[in-house]
Amino acid sequence: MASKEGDSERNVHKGNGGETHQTAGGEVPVLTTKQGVPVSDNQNTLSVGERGPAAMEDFHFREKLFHFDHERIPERVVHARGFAAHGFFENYEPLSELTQAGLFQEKGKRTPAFVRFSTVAGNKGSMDLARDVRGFAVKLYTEEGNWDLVGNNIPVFFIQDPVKFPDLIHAAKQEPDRGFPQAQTAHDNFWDFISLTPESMHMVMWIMSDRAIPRSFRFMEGFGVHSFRMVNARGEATFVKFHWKPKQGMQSVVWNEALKINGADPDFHRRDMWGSIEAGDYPEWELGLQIFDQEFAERFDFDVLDPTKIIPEEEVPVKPVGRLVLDRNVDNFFAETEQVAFCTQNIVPGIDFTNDPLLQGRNFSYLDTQLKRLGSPNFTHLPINAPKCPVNTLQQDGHMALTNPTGRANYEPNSWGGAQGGPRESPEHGFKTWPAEESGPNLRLRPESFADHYSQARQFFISQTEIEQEHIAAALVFELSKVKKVAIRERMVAHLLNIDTGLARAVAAGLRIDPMPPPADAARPTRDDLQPSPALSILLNPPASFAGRKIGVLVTDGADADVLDGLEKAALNEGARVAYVAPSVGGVKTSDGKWLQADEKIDGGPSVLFDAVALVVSSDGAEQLMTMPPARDFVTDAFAHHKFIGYTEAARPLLDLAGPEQGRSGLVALARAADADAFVEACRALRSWERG
Ligand code: HDE
Repeated sequence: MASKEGDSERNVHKGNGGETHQTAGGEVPVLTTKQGVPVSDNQNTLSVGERGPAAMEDFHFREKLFHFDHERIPERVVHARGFAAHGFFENYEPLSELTQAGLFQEKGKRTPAFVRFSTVAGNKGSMDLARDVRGFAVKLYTEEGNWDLVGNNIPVFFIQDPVKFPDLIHAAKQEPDRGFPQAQTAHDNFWDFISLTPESMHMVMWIMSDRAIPRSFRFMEGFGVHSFRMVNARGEATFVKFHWKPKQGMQSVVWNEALKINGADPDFHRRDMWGSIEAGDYPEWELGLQIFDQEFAERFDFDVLDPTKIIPEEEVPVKPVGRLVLDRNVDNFFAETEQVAFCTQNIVPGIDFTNDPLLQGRNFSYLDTQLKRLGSPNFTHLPINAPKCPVNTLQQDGHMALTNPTGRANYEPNSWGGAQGGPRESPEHGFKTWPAEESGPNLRLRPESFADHYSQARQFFISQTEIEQEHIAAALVFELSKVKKVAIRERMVAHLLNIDTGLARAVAAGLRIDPMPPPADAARPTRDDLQPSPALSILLNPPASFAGRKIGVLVTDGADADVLDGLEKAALNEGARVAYVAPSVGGVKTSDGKWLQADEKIDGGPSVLFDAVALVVSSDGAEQLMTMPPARDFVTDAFAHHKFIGYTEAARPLLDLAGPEQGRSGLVALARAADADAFVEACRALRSWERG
C-alpha cells in the first residue's frame, strides 16, 4: 500500500511472491549503494533460479548486510544512556577581571553549545528513572577552541582518587557472572564496595536523596564538581566552582513514581526534553560561579581539592554570569548524541585545572576512551566534535581523516615561509598553563586534609526538610533490602551512625537490625558545628511557577466542555501543558457534543507521567472508569504521590477510592471554567505533602 504521508504518488506494485515494491520517480530519489550505484530491487537477493542458492556476486546484498553488521560502536563504559540537545550560552557581563576566556568578554555574547545528559550505571537501553547520578556534560564551541565542562547533577563524587574509578564502576554496574541488575545500585556488589569506602559517604547522602530521581533533565542543577581556575589576561588566577541553576526550578519524583514510570515510559526523560524543545518551551539554566582565592582555600574547613566536598553557597555565594538555553533537538541521534566526545582536558585560554586528583585522572581517561568508542584519533573531524573556529594543526592521517592539510610542510620549524610553511605557535595568544609552584617527593598517599568523610554528609542530611530526610532513610532501606549479605547492611548502618543517629536508627529499624552495630571507625570525628545549608534542599527552593509542567486530564464521554476549556486556558497562561487520557485513544464526546482527541489510552497514560491530574468525567463515565483497574490506579497513585487533583463533582466515587475524607488536602473542585485558575495556582506547590 502506498504511504498516505508525503508521497501518495509513489509507484507501488506487488512482486511475484506478493512482496511490496515501492519505486522511485517524481520527488522520490533513486536508492543507491554506498558507492552510488542505482539499486533495481531492494526486496530480493540475487539467486540462481527461483528457489536456488544465493549468488555471491550480489554486491548490493553484501554491502547492505556488511554495513548493518557494523552499525554499533562501543557504548560508553559509563554514562551510556544519554540524551542531548543544541543551544547557546549567553554571557551577562564582561568578566575580564576574572578570566580572559573569550566567551566571557562581552555582554550578550553567544557561544554555541551542545549538552548531553545521562545516567551513569545503566547500559544504553536502560530506563531513564533509575536512581542514579545524572551526567550534565556541556560542550561550548568557543572562538578559541572547544571547552568541555563535563559535570554531574551532584556536586561531589564517590571517590577521591581516580585509581579507584574502575572499582567503583565495576561494583555499581551489573555483577560480572550474572549480568544483572541493570541500572540499579540496589545490589550486594555496590553496597559492599561503598561500605568499605568511607570517603563515599557524602555522595551516598546525595544519591539516596531525591536528587537522584529528577522529574526531568530540565529540573535539575548541574555542577562542575572540581575546583577549577580562571586566569585573566594579566596572568592572575582565581579558584572557581561551576554551577548550573535551572530556570524552571528543581523538581524530583517520588520513588514509587520512579518505579512505575520506568515501566510506563522508560524514555520519560528523553521524551520530556524532546517534547519541550519541539513545543518551543526551551529549557534554560544560569551559569553561576563560586569565586574564591588562595586565602579562602587555606581557611576553609575542608580541602578545596577534595572532590567529595562542597563549598556551601551560604559561605561563597553563587554569582550568576550567563545563561544556557537549549533550543534545538538533534537531527540524528547517532551522529550527534552518540558520537559526541567530551573530554575534561578540553579547556581554553582563561580556564585552567587544579590539582584535584580526580580531575587530573579524568584528563587522561576521557581522551583515551574516545579512541575506543570512535575508533580513530580523528574523532575531532566529526561535525559534532569539530571546533567552530579555525583549526590549524600538523597532526595528520589516521583512520577516517576527513579534513586534511594541503601543501608541502607537515613539520616545523621549516624554511618554506609565509602561508606555505604552515601554522606556528603563538606565545601571545596560545594557551598558557598557570605557573603553579609544585614540589615534593613522589608519594602514594591520601592527604590528611581529605580525611573527614562524615561531616559534610551530616551537613547535607541536616539541611534537608523532614520529608526529604524521610526519603533518604526510605531509599537506604529499599537499596539495602536488596543486599543479601547481612554484614554489608550492618556495615552501612555503622557508617550512618557517624552521620546522624536518627537516620541510622530509622534505617536499622527498616532493616530490622537489632542490636545496633557500633559506629564505623572514623579517620576524623564528625563535626557537629557545620550549619545547615538551605541551598542543598530541593523543597526549600521551590519553583516560581508551574510553567513547563504537564497536567494529565482524565476524560470520559460527557466531560464538562467548559471546565476543559478553562483548564486549557489556565495551563496555557501558566506556561504549562495538558494531555488528555481517555478510555480510548480515539477520544471522547464532551458535554457540548464535540469530539476531543485523546493523547493516551488510560493504561498508556498513568498519572505518574504527569505533574498534576484533573478528573473531568461524567457520572456515567465515572461508573465506567470504576470498573477499569488502570483508571483506579490513575487516581490512587496521584493521591499517594501527593499530586494536586482537580475534579468535577461526578468524579467523587473515583476520589473515594483513595480512602477516607481526612488528609485530603491538595484536592481542588472544578465546578466551572473559572475554578481552573485556582487549580493551576495550587499546582505551583507541585505536591501536597501534608496529605497523609
Ligand atoms: Fe566521568 N567518564 N569519570 N565523571 N563522566 C566518562 O568518558 C571518569 C567523573 C562524566 O555525555 C567516560 O566519554 C573517570 C566525575 C559525564 O558523553 C570516561 C573518573 C564526573 C560523562 C570517564 C570520572 C564525571 C562521563 C566514559 C574518575 C562529574 C558522560 C565515556 C577519575 C564531574 C559524558 C566518556 C557524555 C563519562 C571517566 C568521574 C562526569 C570513561 C576516570 C567526577 C557527565 O572517560
